[in-house]
Amino acid sequence: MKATEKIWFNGELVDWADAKIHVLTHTLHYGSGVFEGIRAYPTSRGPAIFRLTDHMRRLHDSASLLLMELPYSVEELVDATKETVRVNEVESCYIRPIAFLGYGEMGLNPLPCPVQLSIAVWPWGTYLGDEGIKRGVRTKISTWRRMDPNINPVAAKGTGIYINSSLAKVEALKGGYDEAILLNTNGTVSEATGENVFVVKDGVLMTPPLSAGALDGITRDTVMKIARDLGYELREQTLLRTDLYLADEAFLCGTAAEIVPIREVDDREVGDPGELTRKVQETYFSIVHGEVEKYQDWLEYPSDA
Ligand code: PY5
Repeated sequence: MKATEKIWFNGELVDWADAKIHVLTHTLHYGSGVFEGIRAYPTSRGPAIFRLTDHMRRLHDSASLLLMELPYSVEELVDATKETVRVNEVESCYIRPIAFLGYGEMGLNPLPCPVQLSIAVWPWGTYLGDEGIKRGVRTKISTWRRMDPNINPVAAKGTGIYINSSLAKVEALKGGYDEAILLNTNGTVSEATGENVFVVKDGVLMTPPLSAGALDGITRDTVMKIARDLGYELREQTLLRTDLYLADEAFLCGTAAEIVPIREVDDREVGDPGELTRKVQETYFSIVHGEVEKYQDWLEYPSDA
């Protein structure tokens, strides 16, 4: 990680090296935190944070699913993020807000523990690599199932829930693949470890519905709007693993990963990135760099404070 100068921590900007926690932090023991992943991109008006308010709303939603009361409003978190990007003087960065339960009581009841919140920003290249963005990644259907929503609230971006993603990710990497795709307990496609999944068949763009256990991805929502505006037919539809094998095109999307073509699923060739994938990818990158007037509302400028 490339360290920056300051991290916003419980309302104050502290030096990167001083943003520390106690070993008895409740969330360290039980995974009771919620977080976000956001990106800022360079534009002609300076850095712009993509859909910042939507991300902070989701942070609040995640917290409410865990009955965690955040001590800062969406607006306060938006302002804090802009301030953190400004003081660190970064042109582009990844932004990681996390709310967690601090040191207090060690029992499983999280309610008495103090809620703490930090926002770190640092330059971070595309998550699955430049080659992945260009040529596509090799994926594997994981032996790990995406958790049932009655086992863990998968709609929450909760820290503990990511054990599931990490197990699947490591399994895929050790098998020589770039990324894992998880089925849910019903056996239909849910999502990847940190990305939502789309397939194209006969010109129709499809993605599993949220009821398949996927996170309500902000990039997923962005892709759906872009695709509709480009005139493509879009369906939220239950997908089988074989729909991935037989896809004409497929891609992953998420804030860290951005839009990444899938070139292989379980050693079945999907092939080079297709036309629809390329078009959506190009449009996405133009939008986040502030080059498309129509989607300017999605950009929030730290310089506007
Ligand atoms: N599904 C999961 C399980 C995710 O973790 C993410 C984001 C997504 C989907 C896509 O959501 P969005 O489009 O709102 O980003 N993952 C984080 C990210 O910042 C962490 C990845 C390391 O992209």
